[in-house]
Order: sequence, then C-alpha cells, then structure tokens
Amino acid sequence: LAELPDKDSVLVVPERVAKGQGTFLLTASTEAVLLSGDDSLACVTGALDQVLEPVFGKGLRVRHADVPLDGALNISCDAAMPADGYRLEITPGRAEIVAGSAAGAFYAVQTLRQLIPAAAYGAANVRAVELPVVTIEDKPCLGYRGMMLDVCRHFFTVDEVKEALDIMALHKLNVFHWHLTDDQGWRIEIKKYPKLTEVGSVRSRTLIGRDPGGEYDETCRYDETPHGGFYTQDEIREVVAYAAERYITVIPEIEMPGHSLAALTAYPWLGCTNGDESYEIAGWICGPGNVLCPGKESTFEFLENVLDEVVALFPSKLIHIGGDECQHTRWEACPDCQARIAAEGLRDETQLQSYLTHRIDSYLASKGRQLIGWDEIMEGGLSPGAVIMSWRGTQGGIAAAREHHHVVMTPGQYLYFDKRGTDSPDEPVSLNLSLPLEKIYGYDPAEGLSEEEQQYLLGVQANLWTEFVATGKRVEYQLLPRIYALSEIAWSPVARKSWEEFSRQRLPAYLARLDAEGAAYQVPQPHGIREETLEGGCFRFTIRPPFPGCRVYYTLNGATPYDFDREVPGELEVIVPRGEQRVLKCVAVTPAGRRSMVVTTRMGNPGE
Ligand code: TNX
Repeated sequence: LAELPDKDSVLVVPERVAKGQGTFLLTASTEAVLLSGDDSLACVTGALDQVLEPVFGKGLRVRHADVPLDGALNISCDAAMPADGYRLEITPGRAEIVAGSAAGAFYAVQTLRQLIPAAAYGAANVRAVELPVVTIEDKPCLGYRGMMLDVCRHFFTVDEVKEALDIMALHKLNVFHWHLTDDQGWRIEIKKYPKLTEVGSVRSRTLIGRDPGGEYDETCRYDETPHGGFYTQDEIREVVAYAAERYITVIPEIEMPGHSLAALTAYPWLGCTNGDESYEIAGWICGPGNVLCPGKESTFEFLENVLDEVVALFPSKLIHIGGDECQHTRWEACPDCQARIAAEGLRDETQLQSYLTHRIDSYLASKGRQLIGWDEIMEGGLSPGAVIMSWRGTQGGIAAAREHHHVVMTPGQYLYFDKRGTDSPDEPVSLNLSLPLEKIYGYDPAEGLSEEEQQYLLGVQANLWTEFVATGKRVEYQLLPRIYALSEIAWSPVARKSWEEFSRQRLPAYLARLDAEGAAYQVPQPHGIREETLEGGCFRFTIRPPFPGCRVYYTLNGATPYDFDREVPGELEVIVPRGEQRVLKCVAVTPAGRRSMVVTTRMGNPGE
C-alpha cells in the first residue's frame, strides 16, 4: 500500500500515491488553465468553483492554453488514460490534472478538495492554501457506483435531493437511483395521467414507529397527518441536469406490478377488480391489493404511456421497473389474469409477472433503453435484456451473472443504509436491524463470482429506504459516514482495502472534517467498551474517543451522560460492591457538539 500524502488526508485509497517535499500555494488569483481546447472540460470549471468558492469566496479565473503554465492549475484530457481515471500532480511550481475524461477530471477535483485543509472550508475569505506536493493516480474499479433514495415513504424536496447528490459527488459515486413510485406515494408528474400526482401523491397518515422489538404491521403506529409532495417535470429535468453536472446518471424507478397502491388509488381501473374497489394510499404496510392487473391490455397501455414520458425526461439507458415484493393473490382470483395465463400458455402467476416484465423489457428496448429490476424479476424466467439488482442477498445477482445478465449488487445485509448503525437503545427509530460500518466496509461485490462471471458485475449500490427517515438532515445522517465506505468498495480493488488503516487513520480524519463542516453524521461510539453485561466485581476499561478532538463522558448510575458529566480519563476503573450492580454509560461528544449513541455496559454479580 502506498503511503498516503498525509496521515490525516481523507482519500479513498488511490491506485498510486507518491508524496514529495514542499507545497504548492493555491490562491484566489491562481488561474485554472484548460489545455488542448477540449470543450468537454469546460464543465469541470463548475466543479472547481464549487470546491473553491467556499474557500476563497470566488472561483478561479479560467483561461485556455496549449501548454501547461507555471503557477497555475492545469487541466487536460488524455484519451490513453482509463475513462474515469485521473492523475493529480502537485509540484511546488504548478498543479496539474490529467484525466481520461471530463468525469475523471471531476473526480480529480474532488480529490483536490480533500487536500485542502478542513479549516479553510466555509471561511470564504482565505487568501491561500498550501497543497502538499504529491502525485496521485487513480481510477475506479467499478463503473456503476450507486445510491438509491426512496422519496415515496417520505417526500424530499428538490433541494434535499440536490444535497444527496452533492454528497454522492464528493464520494465519486455516479448513479442516482430515484425510487419515485410506491404504495405510499406517486412522486413524478405524468401529464397524461394527472391524478397520479393530484390523488396519488398525498396520503392521510405516515408510519412513526412501532413497539420496541416489534415487527412490522402488528405494532405500527401512525401520525394521522397528511403527507405529500411530487416533482413537476420541470423539477425532474432540473435534478437530472444538476446530477449530470456532477457526472451522475439518474435512473428513475417506476414500480410495477406490485408496490402500486398510489397509482391504484388514482386510477382504480389499473387493478384486478375493474375499478370497483376503492383503494387508499398506505401509511406504510399494505395488503396484497397493491398490484396492477397484467390481465388487461389497458394496464399495458397505461404503463407504456407512463414510460414514454419517463424516457423523455431521463437520458439514462437503464430504466428501473421495480418488480419486488409482488403478491400474486389477486391475480389468482382475477378472470382477466387467468385468461392471460391460459392464452399465453403460462404455468402460473409467477410466470404472469415474468410475462409483464418481458413485455416492458421489449417496450423499453424499442425506445433504445434497457430494463433493470429487483431480483424478483428473475422468477418465472429472466427477460432477455434485463439487468438484475440483487437485494435479497447476493444469490440473485450471482445467478443472473451465471446466465450472462448484468447485475448491480445491493445486498440488504451489507448495503441497506436505512438500518441503524448500532444496537444502542438510543438509536433513532429505524428498521429493526443494525448495520455497523465495518460490515459495510468489508463487503466485496465480486464475492461468489468467478473471474468470467465478474464481467457481468456492473457495480454496487446502497439503498436508503425512508419509512423511518422523515427529514433531509436524517438522510444525511443515514448516509454519513457509510457512503465513504461504499465509495471505497466501489473505487478501490479489494487487495488495497484495509479496515485497520481505514478505521484508524483515514476515517478519524474524515470524521473530523465532517464535524468541522457541520454535517449530520453518525458519530461512532467511544472505542474500548460495548453494549454488554459483564460478571464480576472489578473492571478496567481503556476508552478512546472515535477521533481526535472528541471527548468521552460517562455516568455510573444508569443516567444518560452529558458533557457536564465526568470525562473518561482513558483508563477507567469500575469497582462494583458485593451484591450490587453498576451500569456504565458512555457517550462521545465531538468538537462541534454532536453526540454518539450511548454505550451501555452492565456489571455486577448476579448470583449474589
Ligand atoms: C424491502 S428492498 C423493499 C422496500 C422496503 C425495504 C425496507 C426492496 C426492493 N423492497 O420496499 O422499503 O424492504 O422495509
């Protein structure tokens, strides 16, 4: 592993780093020089502005030249380099970015941002920053580096979506999967079917929680307050353009044939009961009646009309059609579905879903697009052009790759960012499962795939479902710092990854930076203690803060610790008198005042 430019630099491990002596002085009057008259590079100057305006209060002056200039930040493209790759070379005389494409240059600018001291950020009036002399060569190991945001379970404004895109861009991710329709709301304006948003974007109540330890429906509680929102087509175009400026492709998801309660509420004739049934958009859990009727031609006409408007809005080659968690009960009792099964010689309802997927697959292909869906779409027979998004573990993805279909790995056990970070009872209400950072970091998307099969691995994606995520800040909290680990999974070859080095060196520096920038993020718990019950009477803990500058406070009486409580002195000794119990609670507090989840350790002699 190459030495990093600085112990406290926060790079995703690059391919090659060579650190030199000295610094380059980047000032508000340094010029950005675009070489070789390559017009595609012009958009990179926007990225530079975004990085440098918060430092200098303005962007760099841009000029064109034929050769690199001293004292300047020179940017050029070299077709011989890997497409998304780049070289960032900083010498005392000048800075230079040579990239395989404009996207590569964009990533170089993100790396440059990480070389700027955190303290310069947001100041907006800094005169000069010292960049360390270094050569960094880098390229991503996976082409598809994605993040999914569910805007149905809770609606997020255009600005909130843009914030999520900004976070993605900083971490060099390049696919935003936008989950736009579900049982809890239809969020994209479709001109031909205005009720989809007039009716389908508002529901009467929202899930707020459930009994601790309770599972799903039985113990859910709702707020009984209307919730709604949707994006106009202009807003969709605005988001797509904003993403494109960050070299992010937006893949829209239109769920079918399940998870369709919002569409059914707007247009009940899409269901199996001929419009006789009255539907109601769900607060969360809904029954088997959330499925479209694939027995009727009118359903396909609807889907094709919707997709016509969708493909006009999204330039993405891949279009996501959902396909997950579709219950087939309604189809069993539907004369139209049964007639379709008979007419098409299908074996059962599972094949009926596959029939729908096949038809939509060829429809999208006729428009020059490609279908992608959750791994359930494989059941009943894989559609020829389909790309599989493997969420129920990795098996679906592996099976699809064996059948020479492209796959995106997004297994729930590693990459579901809606899960909570720890098992602390203080965690905000979330899915009843936890996903520690180390588990995310350790995921290898190529696992289980032979070398030959790996050519079908497009990449990885993390999913943020939002049943329990109600605000933009909470989105940020669920993503950070997890998306840093995701970025390294997607960007760095497995052989270069090291949890030790990541968690001990780069993560603390990264977190200190997040803290200084005022981000909402999951503050790691203090090191050296965990959620557990210990037997005995005398204990000694060596407790360390999650990153330098944090302080750790504790109580021994079961109360929640605050920053006016006693501070852990590193080595903490706890003596439990005979027959008694002690509850040690610790919390880390960052320089910006953010708190970790409390760690609770119970101690004593239960037998006495
Ligand atoms: C399953 S993951 C779903 C989502 C839920 C998620 C968490 C997937 C394709 N479907 O609809 O939000 O579990 O509850």
